[in-house]
Amino acid sequence: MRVSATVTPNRRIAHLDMDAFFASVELLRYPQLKGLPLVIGGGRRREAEMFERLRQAYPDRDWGPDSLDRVPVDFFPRLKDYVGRGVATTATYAARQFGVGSAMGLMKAARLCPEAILLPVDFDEVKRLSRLFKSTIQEIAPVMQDRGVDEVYIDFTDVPGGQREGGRVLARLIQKSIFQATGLTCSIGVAPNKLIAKMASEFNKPNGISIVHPEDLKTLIWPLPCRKINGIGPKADAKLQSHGIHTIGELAAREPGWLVAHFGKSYGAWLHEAAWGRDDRPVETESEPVSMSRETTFERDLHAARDRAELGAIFTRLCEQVSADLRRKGYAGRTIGIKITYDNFEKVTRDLTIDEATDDAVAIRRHAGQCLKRVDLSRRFRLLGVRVGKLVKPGTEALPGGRYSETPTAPPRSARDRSPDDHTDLLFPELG
Ligand code: TTP
Ligand code: MG
Ligand code: MG
Repeated sequence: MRVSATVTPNRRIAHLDMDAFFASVELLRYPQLKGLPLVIGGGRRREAEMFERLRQAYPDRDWGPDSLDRVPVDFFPRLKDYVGRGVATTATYAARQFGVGSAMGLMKAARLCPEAILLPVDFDEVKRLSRLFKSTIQEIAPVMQDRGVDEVYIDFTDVPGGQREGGRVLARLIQKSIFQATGLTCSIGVAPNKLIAKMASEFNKPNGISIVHPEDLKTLIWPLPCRKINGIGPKADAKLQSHGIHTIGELAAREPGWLVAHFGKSYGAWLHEAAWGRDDRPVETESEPVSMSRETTFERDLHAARDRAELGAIFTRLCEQVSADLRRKGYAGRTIGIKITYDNFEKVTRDLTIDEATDDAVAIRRHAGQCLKRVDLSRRFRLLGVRVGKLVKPGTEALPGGRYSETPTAPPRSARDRSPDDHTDLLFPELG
């Protein structure tokens, strides 16, 4: 008798994450930089300027978008020449060997790897390739959930090949197809659920596949630090550490009651489930944004009164950008908010909710301006952000945000630290 035909297939969930994404996108354009330390960050793209300099240095050659792969390596800006407050958004694996990584100040990165090449991000190209790799996946495995610019969850359970070798066969096919379509590499973790898959995709980076089965929990997951669990951020981790809990295994060993007593009913219970590798959140195919925001870190700290004109212009521009983002995606929102980071890195947010959803820059600025009046403006600040939430798609009555209400296995929002996908701060560092 064939038993396999009647057995429910094991749940196999993949998490796929592109390798050194923004940097790899630049390497497509400049293949001569492959293997060299390359850091992404700093100012805006100035391709025209580069062509001008190239024409001066090599007047006998034709310089244009088609000859980028012939730009001499010596011609690229080096980290050691960088001056400013920018941060690295990412770095190639060659640069990571020197200790350079995401969110590091570029001046600090320059001390670690002065010869690294520094290039700005090309958002248009990043977005194009992001769409391209995702559509490539969907042609093979249609149940895919967007999880940010360079990562997705994929439900392998019912896809042909999705169960073979624990998912490795399908993962290999997807890697190969993405490489053919884009020239980019990615890493994939396949596991019984999203929580473990997310951790597993990091095990064999870059260009790796890792397969985790339920019985691997103790050997592969429990030795990891608690921070590796998506949903345990720096604050929760610090608190766990203060109780002597450093690894996921140590977390799993605590009584659920103890966790609830110290971390609250919902988060405490979730911590226990997460440490035991339990997570039944589905892979959700259409993801709708909860909010849209833009923010900018200034070149120097600004003061509301003394830098009024400059700040006003930045503020207006942020509102216009959020409005344009909303319109492009067809949303309007009812909650308007602001965010400020003071010169000592203390953060405050304020928001207000209006009756009718708006996507209008002037209205957003008016309401955001009211929020701004509710914060201490006597102190200098380094970052300003504008956010529109409670989104609706005009013409439909659904509140897309509602879809995001917490599932029982997700950590409560209040207890969550900043989402790991929330890269807006670094994505838009120089917009001011
Ligand atoms: P990640 O997937 O976190 O990083 P990565 O793809 O560069 O490298 P890895 O191989 O380790 O996955 O982020 C994807 C892109 O998002 C990254 O290329 C740049 C951007 N990003 C930021 O802008 N700010 C950040 O703090 C991080 C972590 C990423
Ligand atoms: Mg990545
Ligand atoms: Mg990522």
